[in-house]
Amino acid sequence: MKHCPLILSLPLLLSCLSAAPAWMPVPASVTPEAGRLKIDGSFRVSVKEPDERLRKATLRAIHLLARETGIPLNDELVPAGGPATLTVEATRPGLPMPALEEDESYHLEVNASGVRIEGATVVGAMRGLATLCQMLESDAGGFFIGAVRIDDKPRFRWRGLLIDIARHWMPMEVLKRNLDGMAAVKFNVLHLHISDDQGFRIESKRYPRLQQIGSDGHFYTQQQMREIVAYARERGIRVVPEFDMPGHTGAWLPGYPELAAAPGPHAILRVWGVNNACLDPTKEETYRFLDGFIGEMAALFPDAFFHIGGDEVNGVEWNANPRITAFKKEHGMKDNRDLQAYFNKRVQRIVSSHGKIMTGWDEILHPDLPRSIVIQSWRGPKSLAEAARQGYRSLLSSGYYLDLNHPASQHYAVEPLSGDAATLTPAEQEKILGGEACMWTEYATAENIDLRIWPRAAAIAERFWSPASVNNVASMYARLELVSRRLSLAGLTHRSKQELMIERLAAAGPIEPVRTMADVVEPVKNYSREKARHYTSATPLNRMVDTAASESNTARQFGIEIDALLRGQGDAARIERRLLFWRDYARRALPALTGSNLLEETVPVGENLSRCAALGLEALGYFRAGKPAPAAWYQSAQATLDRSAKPQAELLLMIAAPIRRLVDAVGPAQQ
Ligand code: TNX
Repeated sequence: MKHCPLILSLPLLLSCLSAAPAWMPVPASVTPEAGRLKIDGSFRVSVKEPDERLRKATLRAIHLLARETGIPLNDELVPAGGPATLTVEATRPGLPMPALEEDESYHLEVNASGVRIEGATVVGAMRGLATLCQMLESDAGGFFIGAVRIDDKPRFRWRGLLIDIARHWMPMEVLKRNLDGMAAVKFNVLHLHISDDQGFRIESKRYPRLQQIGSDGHFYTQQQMREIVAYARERGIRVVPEFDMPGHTGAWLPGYPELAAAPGPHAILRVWGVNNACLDPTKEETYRFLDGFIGEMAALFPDAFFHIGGDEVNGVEWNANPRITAFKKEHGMKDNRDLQAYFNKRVQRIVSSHGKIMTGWDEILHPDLPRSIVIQSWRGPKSLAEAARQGYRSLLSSGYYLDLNHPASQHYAVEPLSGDAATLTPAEQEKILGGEACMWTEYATAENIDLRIWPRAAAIAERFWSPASVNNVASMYARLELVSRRLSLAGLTHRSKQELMIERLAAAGPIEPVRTMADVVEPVKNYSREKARHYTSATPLNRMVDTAASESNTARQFGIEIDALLRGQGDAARIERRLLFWRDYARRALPALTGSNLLEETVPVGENLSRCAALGLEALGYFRAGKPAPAAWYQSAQATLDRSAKPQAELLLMIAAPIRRLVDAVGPAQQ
């Protein structure tokens, strides 16, 4: 263990800990100490708390350590008071169900003789166990945990991950393994987007046609959902259900057309985007139905918060319905916003009558609604601060959309208390409860959803948990790579399923060409896929664009190497080896792509890869010779790079940008 002076600023501490645990999130306060705890077969564990959740969480943690070390750790817990290497305790039990008010703080101490975790509550102790699971290190002397004292607590109380189970069906194992991943990086809210135009994904006993006609048979029974809620509870995670209304309700209407604003016929939608399907907010019947339905769901989901969505009501069906326009006039409503506020007010009363706190997307922000509701900002950070200023509690999701395929660094830089929120008073800032990463699933299936969520979500988890001063991007990426491996060990399939998808693309052909390409491309960003081709819910998501990670590690790493080179510190030989490998791609690999139904579309990407790499080699030659490049070469290089930067097959060739930096550095010669 490196020796660190005891009192350090956090950035200094992090650089000092570069050889230290790949924590994510970094704990609030870390004091490294001298020494280490060796991990061997003598490891014994004691849980000083009769709580079943804590006992199970401890067993999970030591099984993880045993699998990682290969050491047969003894999972028979030592009776309280007995000698133990790991002691886990909770000062008080805390709340029976995870809740916003839960105290998640803990103290963790490691010295040469053992580890002690003391949570303020059972959930706090579980957070300490998650930290411990990230602390295993090894060197020639074997496995060990470095001596340290940690005092940790979250910066934000609401640290969520939204999973959309409506667009593409996500079966039980998807949610379970993602809950495991969430617990590992200390997320504490699973927000389930349960219904949308394309599917109604839960069993209603009261209104069974919702799932019978609205789900294609893909829905959670109430029993299954209870199992998910229990699984989450065991990990100190709340489950917040979202039933999007009055828009995004296309899957409700085939079963219950009487709720619709338009005459129909109604069918589950098979396409993505903002659709017209909408509830009729003017009918009493709508509210009677919602009262029954929300009552049923309020009993199924124990969490205090109940999300009603409220986003993207386009008003087309409202405007086309003479009864609705007459209703607006009669009630002096000037526009559909007023009508939606009326609807929200009625729904809020229903939600509240069932003992829940209404939550919704920022569209529901309206002065007529009581200050008890929670606003989730997705269209931009402004509404986050605006809601807080008006006295509402709020959550940030704008900037945390995992489905848009942005790099981890971009999400990492989104600070909930910056911009407008920085100008709030401390009391107003208190209203900002935290945020949620969002995984919408128009372009993700059970097969590749982990690849979209992880490991980038871990960087967001750190933003929500760690002090704001933990913001060093290089440190984040260095740790993220290790965290990603551990997330795989915890059961996430972001790596394993990618491998499978690569093999499937390769079919009977060689795998290397597919893997090499998958490593250097990324899916197009934002909403570009919508425009690229016509997708329906039946379109298989099995192409290169579905297989590539949202962020190419290889390209990012290559970019770092190029930038180091340009600063005069790089490893030119290593860069050359990479470029040679890519330059030869066309000759080596294109025959394998040509003629394959799935891979043919990537041939131009492969050609660009080779061309860019060839340019990179030439630029490297000029760079090494210390000579500027000829102007004509420079111009044609720019043209090639411009062409290669354009999306092809919904893919972006990510090594083009670093090569451009190299090209720009060498040319052109002044004439
Ligand atoms: C907007 S976020 C939506 C969702 C889509 C998402 C895709 C929100 C409240 N509405 O319906 O799935 O964009 O990024």
